[in-house]
Amino acid sequence: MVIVPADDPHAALVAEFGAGRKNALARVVSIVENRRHGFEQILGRLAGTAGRGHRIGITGPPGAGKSTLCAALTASFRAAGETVGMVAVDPTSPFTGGALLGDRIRLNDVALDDGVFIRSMATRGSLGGLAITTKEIADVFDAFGFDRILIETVGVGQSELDVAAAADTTVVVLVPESGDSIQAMKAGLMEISDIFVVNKADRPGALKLAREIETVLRLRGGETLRNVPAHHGVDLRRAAAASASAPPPQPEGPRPWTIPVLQTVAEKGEGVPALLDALAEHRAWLVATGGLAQRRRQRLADRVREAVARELQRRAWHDGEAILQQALPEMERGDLTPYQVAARIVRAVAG
Ligand SMILES: Nc1nc2c(ncn2[C@@H]2O[C@H](COP(=O)(O)OP(=O)(O)O)[C@@H](O)[C@H]2O)c(=O)[nH]1
Ligand SMILES: [Mg+2]
Repeated sequence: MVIVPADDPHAALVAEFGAGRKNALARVVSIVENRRHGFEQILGRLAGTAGRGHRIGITGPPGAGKSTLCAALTASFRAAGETVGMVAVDPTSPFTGGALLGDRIRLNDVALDDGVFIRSMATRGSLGGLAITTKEIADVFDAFGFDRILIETVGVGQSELDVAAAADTTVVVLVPESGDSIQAMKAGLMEISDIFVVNKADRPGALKLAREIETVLRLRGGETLRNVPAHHGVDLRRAAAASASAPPPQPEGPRPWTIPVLQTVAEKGEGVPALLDALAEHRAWLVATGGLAQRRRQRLADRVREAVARELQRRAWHDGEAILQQALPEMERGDLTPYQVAARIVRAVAG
C-alpha cells in the first residue's frame, strides 16, 4: 500500500508519473487542465525535470491542414523512434473524433501507438485561461519525457499566437486560400514564425503565396534579395539597391536564422521530409546560438509571472468582492470612485 502524506495528496500520482505510466500522465493532465486541488504543487514537482523535449508550435488559420500536418509529423517522428506528446487547442480537431474520415484513420494509427499521447483542450482548459493551461500541459509532456511536443492552435488569435510563440520552434501554416502575405503580416504571423509552410500545395496559388511570403520576409529581415526571383515584373534586386533605406550590413555575431518557406501536401505527406529537415536545422541553430537556453529562460520567467498573477487575483477577490459590493452604493452616489475602491482592494491584498 502506498502511504500518501496528508500535505501532498498527489505524491503517489507523481511517483507513478515519474515511472512513466501513461494513466498517471492522463490523470496529471486532467488535474492541471481542470485546475483541481493541488495542481500547482504537481506542476512544481515536475518543473525540475522539464526542458528536454523539442516544443513545436503549429499555428495558422482553421482548415489550413495543421492537424493533418501534425499527424504526418507524428508518423515520421515515430518512425525515427521518437515519442510524441501533442496538445491541440482545438475543439474540432480530427484527433478528437472530428468529421474527417481520412484524419480519423490516421488518428487510429497514432492513437493506438504507445509512444504517442494526444490531448485536445477543447473549451475545458478555459478555466485557467486556455493559453496558460496549454503551456502547462506542454510542461507536463516535457516532464514525462516526450522527445517531441506538438502544440496545435485552432486559429491565429492573439492568445493562440502567444501559445505558438512559446514553443522552441514555431511553424506557421498557410494555404493558398488563406489570403495574401499581407494578411499574414497583419496577423502578426511574420513576427512569430521560425518556419513557414504553405500547405495544400496541390491547389493553385501555392507557389505564388510562397514567393510573396519569401519576399516580405527578406524585405523585413533586411537581407539581400539575392535569392528572390523577380516578381510581378518588378526587379526586387534593383528596387532594393535603389532604396535609400537599405539596411546596414549585419554586425558580426551569431548568424541569423533564415526563415524557410516550404510547400507541403500534408494529406499525402509531400514536403514533410523537408519540414522535418527544417525542424532539425532550427533546433540545431537554437542550440548553437544559445537561443534555446534563452527561450527556456523566458519560459521560466513566464511561469513565475503567470503564477504570481494567478495568486494575486485569487487573493484580491477572496476579500475584494465583499469590499466591492459594500462600496457600490457609495460609488453610485458619487462619494467614491472605482479607482478608490480598487485601491482599497489592492491595499487589502498587500496587507
Ligand atoms: N487538398 C488538400 N487538402 C488538405 C491538405 N492537407 C489537409 N487537407 C484537408 O484540409 C482539411 C482541413 O485539415 P485539418 O488538418 O483539419 O486543418 P486544421 O484546421 O488546420 O487542423 C481536411 O479536410 C484535410 O483533409 C493538402 O495538402 N491538400
Ligand atoms: Mg486542427
